[in-house]
Amino acid sequence: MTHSEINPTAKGSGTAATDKFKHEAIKSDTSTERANEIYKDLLAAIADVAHKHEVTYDEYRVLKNWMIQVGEYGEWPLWLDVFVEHEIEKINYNRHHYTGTKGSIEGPYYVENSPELPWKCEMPMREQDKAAQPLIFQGQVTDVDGKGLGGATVELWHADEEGFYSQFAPGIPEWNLRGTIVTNENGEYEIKTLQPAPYQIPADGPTGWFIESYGGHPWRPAHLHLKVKSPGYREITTQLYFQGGEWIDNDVATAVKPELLLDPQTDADSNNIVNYSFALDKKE
Ligand code: MBD
Ligand code: FE
Repeated sequence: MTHSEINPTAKGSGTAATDKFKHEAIKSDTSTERANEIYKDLLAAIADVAHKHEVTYDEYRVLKNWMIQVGEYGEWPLWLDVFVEHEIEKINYNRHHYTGTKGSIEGPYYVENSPELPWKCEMPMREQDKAAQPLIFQGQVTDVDGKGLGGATVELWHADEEGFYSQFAPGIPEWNLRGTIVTNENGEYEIKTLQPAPYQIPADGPTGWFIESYGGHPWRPAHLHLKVKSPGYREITTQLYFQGGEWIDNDVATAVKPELLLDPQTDADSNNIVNYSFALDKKE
């Protein structure tokens, strides 16, 4: 995938995220019946809020202008994934009786088909990324009874030390800090990457104005994004965070869960090293 105009501004990353989303196959399972059930409640919820707060015409115009801007900046993927996706994730998790590893939101910066890497590997990174604190992330993909799943895939993607994701900021190699790790016959992986930093969502566009308007902050705690897949098992989309890290308790995207905290130790070579395993539920 190539994006013609990517720059490290809200408009640049927003445009790239919108462009990517539009090119994904959207397999939507919707119907007139569902729409008919939902739209009335949606409009009623909007009416409730408007009446409760006696919304003025000025406020209505501010909203209308803001929504136009979100579209023009390509920031609907960003705004929706930050403020709404965590609820959708929760609803769809609670619909089943899962006992495997908890999921979390995907966010706007996943890209399919990252290059395959062997079970023991180093993430693709630039020389400048090697100045960051190394992180060795190891563990095993298993079923819920602890049986190792060989040939499972662990897709990992995360931001660099400056908080930029490849393909959504300029000048970064296409697959930097993105890879699809294939587990060994025991389901194990051992991945060398770098310790991500806390992440500030683009603040110079309409999502940033939205946050400023209520006096909030645009920060997410440092995180790794993962998708774990094995044939016959439920795919997990999740994120991992770092215990005691900044913004853990007030993630702007409300996507931290206590089960998803890592506590890396420093080894003799000054690498941060951490073990975290994934248990996959059987597909229903
Ligand atoms: C991110 O990196 C992210 O993970 C989310 C959920 C939203 C914006 C940027
Ligand atoms: Fe992220």
